[in-house]
Amino acid sequence: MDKIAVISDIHGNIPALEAVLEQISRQNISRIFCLGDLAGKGPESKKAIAMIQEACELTVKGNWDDFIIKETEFETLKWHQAQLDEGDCSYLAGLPFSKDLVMSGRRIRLFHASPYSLYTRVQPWDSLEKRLGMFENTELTGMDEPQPDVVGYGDVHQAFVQHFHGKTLFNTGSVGNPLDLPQASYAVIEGEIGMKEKAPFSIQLARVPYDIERAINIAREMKMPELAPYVQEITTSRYRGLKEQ
Ligand SMILES: [Mn+2]
Repeated sequence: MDKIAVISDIHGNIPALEAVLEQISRQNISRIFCLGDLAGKGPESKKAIAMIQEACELTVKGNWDDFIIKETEFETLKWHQAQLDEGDCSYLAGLPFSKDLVMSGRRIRLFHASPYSLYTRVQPWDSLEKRLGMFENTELTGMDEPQPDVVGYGDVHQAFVQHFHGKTLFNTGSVGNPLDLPQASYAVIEGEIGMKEKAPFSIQLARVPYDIERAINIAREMKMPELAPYVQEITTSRYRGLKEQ
């Protein structure tokens, strides 16, 4: 059986990324795909890009990877931009939108957020119609291939696996900024790569505790703006945009 680790949403959090890569190597998994959002939110975007380039055989583009290289008026975004050099920006600009592969008789599609755009957000609790839309072919995914049986994505920082209408939707969760529980998250897919006949296939969701204090100290020492909401997110996994309930 072949195994691929699928990681996403690193967001410049190096202690979390190190912990995840260590655990993947302990599992003797050598193939790693990344579903985007390497940069921004956390302090070390540049290092995250370098480590992902080194560790991952395939990386698709996230929404942060897209807008962090564009001109902005926002001071916080300018700070994150300033961490990157030209090489980092052209690497992010060149990332592909999605990746299809066949595994154990299933067509698997991986992208950051949705087949419609990097910015269309689909939560695990959204309507069935919206979740079924994740399996559509679009100009961005390519129209020629059959629709996928399995879709894996990142973006919402919520790890889950759901089966419905004979299809499987999963989210890897986030390495560096999880919003479900405060441990780094990733997925492992296991099956026979390239096999067209149905065969056993599994999706495993893994959580890895990491040194959150170290992550906070790095951000503080680098004088990252909006430190308080960042600290709240990585220590409690509560999204900064949530209204009080
Ligand atoms: Mn993200």
